Amino acid sequence: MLIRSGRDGLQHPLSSDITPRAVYQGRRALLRAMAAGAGGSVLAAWAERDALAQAPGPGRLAPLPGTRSTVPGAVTMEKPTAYDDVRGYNNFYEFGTDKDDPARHAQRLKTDPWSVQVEGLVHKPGRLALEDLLKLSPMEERLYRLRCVEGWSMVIPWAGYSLSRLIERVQPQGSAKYVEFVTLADKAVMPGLRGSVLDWPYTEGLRLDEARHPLTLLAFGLYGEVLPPQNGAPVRLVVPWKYGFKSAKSIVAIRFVEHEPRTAWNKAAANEYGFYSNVNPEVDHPRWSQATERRIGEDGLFTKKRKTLLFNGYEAQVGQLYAGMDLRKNY
Ligand SMILES: Nc1nc2c(c(=O)[nH]1)N[C@H]1C(S)=C(S)[C@@H](COP(=O)(O)O)O[C@H]1N2
Ligand SMILES: [Mo]
Repeated sequence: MLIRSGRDGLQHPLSSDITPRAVYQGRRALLRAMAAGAGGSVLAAWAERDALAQAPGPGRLAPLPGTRSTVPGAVTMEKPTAYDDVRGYNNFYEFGTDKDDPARHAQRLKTDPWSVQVEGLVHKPGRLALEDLLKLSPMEERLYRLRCVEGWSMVIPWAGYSLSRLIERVQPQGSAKYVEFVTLADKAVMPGLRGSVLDWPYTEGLRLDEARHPLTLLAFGLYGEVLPPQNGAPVRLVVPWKYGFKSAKSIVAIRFVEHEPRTAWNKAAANEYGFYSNVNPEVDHPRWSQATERRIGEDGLFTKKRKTLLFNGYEAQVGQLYAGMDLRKNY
């Protein structure tokens, strides 16, 4: 692993530094294929991932390169969480509620073919095939903190592009004020749907201006490869200043609506999970404090917890979205 500290002063390894040379070269071939309009090769490679699932680290899945994002705040200087933790310690309740359930059960998720239905208050509704989504905008690599409402956090190198690129494409009508995200609910492959922890399908929502914020990421990959199924393949949201549950996995529909949508977690416990769910050390969860967090990988016996930051440390970028709002009321 190479820690880059030269030209641009970055102290953390981005996945291009971590990835073995052979994979990096394969990635460049893939880039050329994609440039030539062969989005299908990504899908074929996705389908191959089961055969590769036993390999130890990056290099298992189809490469999905991105150029380093220039969006302000999109590349934290912190050390990325180990790949095995990123893909082995997950919340994806459709596959079970234990942290290792998604890694065990989500391998059955079928991501080819895949499409996302765009509907509601837009001038250009319709069904977008994954291969078209992949080509909608250049892939960027972003290194985001993600803070789970349960009190742990990770730093993950994602590949994707701002959701705003898709929003521009579908042209919201003036009456659209919120965006609702609907995720896959397939009883045939998701054992968690037999339970009633949540009202399936898992849905989430953002205010339209939050959805348009350049940091709101439509993610297709991590660590330089397509998303592992347990991380929400083939396409998910990552909203780094909000608790992790806002980052909906395996999205099948995006709806533009006039009124604040209900969300799966809000329906399950409205007093615990509000619509906004911005990371905020001063607003406790009714059953626990949110003042500190445990960074996954730093959990030695004597390791100090980290202080949780307002908006997960993205206040400079997103604080303005909430100017004048009472963040205790709008939790
Ligand atoms: N469809 C769906 N999306 C989901 C969840 C889920 O259970 N189902 N869990 C959320 C929660 S609580 C967190 S913390 C993040 C975890 O993402 P990761 O496993 O990729 O780190 O996914 C979020 N997205
Ligand atoms: Mo979470």
